[in-house]
Amino acid sequence: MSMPANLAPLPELYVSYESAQKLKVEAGDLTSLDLTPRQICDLELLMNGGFYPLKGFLPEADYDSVVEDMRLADGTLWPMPITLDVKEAFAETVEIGQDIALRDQEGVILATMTVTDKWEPNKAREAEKVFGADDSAHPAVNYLHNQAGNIYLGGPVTGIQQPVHYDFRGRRDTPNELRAQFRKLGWRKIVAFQTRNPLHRAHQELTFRAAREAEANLLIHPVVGLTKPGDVDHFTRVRCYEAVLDKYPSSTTTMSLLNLAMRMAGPREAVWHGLIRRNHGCTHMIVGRDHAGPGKNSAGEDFYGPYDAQELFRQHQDEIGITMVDFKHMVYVQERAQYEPADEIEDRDNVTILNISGTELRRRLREGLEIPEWFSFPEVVQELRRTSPPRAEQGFTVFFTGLSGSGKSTIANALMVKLMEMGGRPVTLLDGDIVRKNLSSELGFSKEHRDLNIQRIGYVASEITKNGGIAICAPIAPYATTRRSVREMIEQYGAFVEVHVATPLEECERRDRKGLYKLAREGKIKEFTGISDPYDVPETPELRVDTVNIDVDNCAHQVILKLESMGLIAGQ
Ligand code: PPS
Repeated sequence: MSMPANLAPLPELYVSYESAQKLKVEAGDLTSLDLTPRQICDLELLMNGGFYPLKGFLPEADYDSVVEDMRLADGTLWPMPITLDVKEAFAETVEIGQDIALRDQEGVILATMTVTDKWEPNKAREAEKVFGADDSAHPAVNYLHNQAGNIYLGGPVTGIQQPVHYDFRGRRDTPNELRAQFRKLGWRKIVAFQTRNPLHRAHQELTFRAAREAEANLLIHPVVGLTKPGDVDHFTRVRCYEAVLDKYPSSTTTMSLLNLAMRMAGPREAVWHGLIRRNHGCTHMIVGRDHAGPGKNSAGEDFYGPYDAQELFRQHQDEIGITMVDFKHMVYVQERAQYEPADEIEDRDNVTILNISGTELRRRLREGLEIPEWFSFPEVVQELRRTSPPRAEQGFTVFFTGLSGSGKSTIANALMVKLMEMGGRPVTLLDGDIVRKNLSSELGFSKEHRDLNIQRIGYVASEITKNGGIAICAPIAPYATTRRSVREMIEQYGAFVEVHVATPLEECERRDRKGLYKLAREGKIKEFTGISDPYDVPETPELRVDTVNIDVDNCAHQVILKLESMGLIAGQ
């Protein structure tokens, strides 16, 4: 029997093992670029054929054509600009025609690239055309403007080695490995399911139904490269997928992890996902409502219409070489104790339809509430609970800010003792003076040094929070922007509770417990907060405490009550 086209080997950009060894040594002398995590994902799929027919990072003519028309300059359908963005300073060191080495973040050389093009892209146009709006609420537009370098380099890539992965190695397959696996299993028609979320019963039902209707086998093909900020981390998700895999009839379904860096570009992304799945040997792909949607724009509206992705995919499916399978919205019908497609329920007035939204699921996880068995598999819920324990078991940071001598350290100490008395989570106090002795001993009080000091405190607190502890910080932290950036760093992992110790300057100066105000007034200490240096009063802290009329114990108790009301500590 002849080999179906979708399963024939696909060209890769790697050279042979022997040539790679030689090239790697030679490349050691080349100008080299340390790739960003997103660029490493792109490079992996360029080299292994996942982005076939691309031969490297896009040159300018292809880039222009992809941005404007979703096609390479030769007319081939390709919706996503795969570009190598670099900083101006690096670009200045590179001449057209020069080979450069592309390295991973540890400095391992993965590939070389012959630079054929170097240009300054019109990022606003790219944002409008590719992502639909020049609005930084879109994660890829935000990346484009705030992370990507301003110069693009283009040219063919010569692959030396795959990026190294230490996790789930047995579950990662190149397009050719998947094609070979399908050949071996005798699979001819394969439906791909793209996902960046944990799978629950509804997904299992809909994917299995899709495969049955297409008379095909099923490939669960989750993205483990970069997904939408705030998604469940891929380690947890893969453990969840492994549990769900057991629920499919054996030998109908397989799973492989895709190291793709998603752009959340909705319709264009759906077409791109189709091409990538074709390259991985699939014949069908499930496209859902709001496929690869980025969420709301800065005006609070959706970036794309709910069916834009399906429409664009349908228009191009012949060219993509993949048949689209409609995603059926599955709901649970209580009386029949089964999932059914929402649009096929004729007696909907007489039955009870149950559904739990993503937001509701997150709330239940956060508050430790029941997640019913009809909704998800116990093994999946258990995994999710392990990574998202209820708030009362998660780490958090209490960040006191206020003038020197306002009473931050005293209240912070009292709070620490109260939390230790309660027990449960480890508590660490990062008091201003302690930090300046241990972490920031070389720093002074210029704006730059204060910012650095607060960033360090924020970093340590974020690590403590990530690992389930309680961090109590008590620096002056006079600048609102720096406090905001610390908040953002910590909120990735847990709650950030800002407490403004609002003792007025006159009172701090009257107390002058360290005698510093006197010296500051005499000009003997320069840049003294409140006297000769600014303090931005927090506008909306989680809590503001007044220390003039209230004693320390009571102030600390107010913080405890706040933590309780936020669900961070269990009620007493
Ligand atoms: S900052 O701005 O957040 O980096 O400051 P912080 O690390 O909290 O350090 C404040 C303590 O340093 C002493 N000190 C000064 N404070 C403010 N301005 C100047 N110029 C200054 N020089 C020394 C002072 O004791 C502060 O401690 P607290 O506990 O706040 O009184």
